[in-house]
Amino acid sequence: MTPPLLPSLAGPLIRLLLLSVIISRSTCRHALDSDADLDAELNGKNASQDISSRQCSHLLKRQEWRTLSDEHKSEYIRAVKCTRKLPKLSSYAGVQSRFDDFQAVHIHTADSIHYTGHFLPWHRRFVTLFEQTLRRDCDYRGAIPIRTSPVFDPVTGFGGDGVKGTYTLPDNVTEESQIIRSTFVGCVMDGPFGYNASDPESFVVHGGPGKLVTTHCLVRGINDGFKQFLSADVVQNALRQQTYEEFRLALEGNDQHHRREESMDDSDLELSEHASGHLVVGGELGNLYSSPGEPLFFLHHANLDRIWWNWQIMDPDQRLADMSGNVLSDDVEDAPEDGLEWEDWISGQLPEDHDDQYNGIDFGGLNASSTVTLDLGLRFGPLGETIHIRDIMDITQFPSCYIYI
Ligand SMILES: [Cu+2]
Repeated sequence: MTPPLLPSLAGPLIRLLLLSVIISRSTCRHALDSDADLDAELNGKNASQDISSRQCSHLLKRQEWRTLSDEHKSEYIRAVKCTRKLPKLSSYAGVQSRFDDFQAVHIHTADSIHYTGHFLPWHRRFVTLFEQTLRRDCDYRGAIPIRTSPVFDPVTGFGGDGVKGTYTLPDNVTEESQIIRSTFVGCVMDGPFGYNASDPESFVVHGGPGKLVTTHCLVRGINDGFKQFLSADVVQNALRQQTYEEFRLALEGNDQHHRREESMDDSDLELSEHASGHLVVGGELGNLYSSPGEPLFFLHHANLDRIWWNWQIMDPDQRLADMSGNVLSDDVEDAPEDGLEWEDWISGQLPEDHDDQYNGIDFGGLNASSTVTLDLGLRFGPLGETIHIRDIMDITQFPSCYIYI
């Protein structure tokens, strides 16, 4: 028989237990609270006021995945899955839900938002719009988590690696989809986004791979070889840069490795934080276009946004207004030919059913040699209003209203 606890010990022990329950409850409530700012933004309170004159009532706290309680983690995953039940807002081929809208908008704007000066601001706002969808429409009371740590737990995480032999790329994959074949290993078969052919509710992706429109399982091909480029040194190197352009290039890298299969075997391969964070998971996340079909996309980009913010606040006077870089990526700049204006050229790249309003940026008054400024308008199609870069430079100001802890 187990001896009863000595009465003199039981009292303090029970008090300690109660205290830890109270602390964990209040921490949880803190991380999962309500959002007056979101209400203000979405319901148009103070809508007559300029964005710059509105204020955050409080800041949402974005934190690392591993620091969330199991309850918070499962709440986040529930909310992500809930977006697959929300009505779609766009008319892109294949789109069936709000979750698909986010992937489709990214697929259709990818050529004008990567390897450009506005890469970081565009993705900053894109992540916030997804966070707002979770909070507004899926009753999630937390923030987007950050991924810097293991996330592949099948019970409290995003499921594991793709299983070899469970996925075959379609025959009609063309070069324009920039698919790196070796990274499309197989379907995720476990966890909340695992594929189960006999379950009609099973997680499937309706866009991609690349620019294709197919319904398929979530594909991964985890490759730990890319972890070497996700080191503290790589981040420190970016943080040491003095100008936004240098910083953005250090963090995003150039497009050569992200896009091309043959460069993957290059022994001189050196990848950026951005590219390696995509390629370490591979499959859908490793693709330039269809990556938001992988729920980890938002955690990866929240982390890049955190690094940008950390760089910004090292010299806020200067860096909260520091914006520069190409309006168009190098690939696009080379392209306009024989009597074709560059604006026609870039819209010519987009699919025929493409509505011009879904373009990633507002080109008004710019040309191919323009530099990105704080006045550039970022576009998100049906997901959100066009917003000027100047209005999201400071994440602690309206309409962003969040902080990294
Ligand atoms: Cu992107």
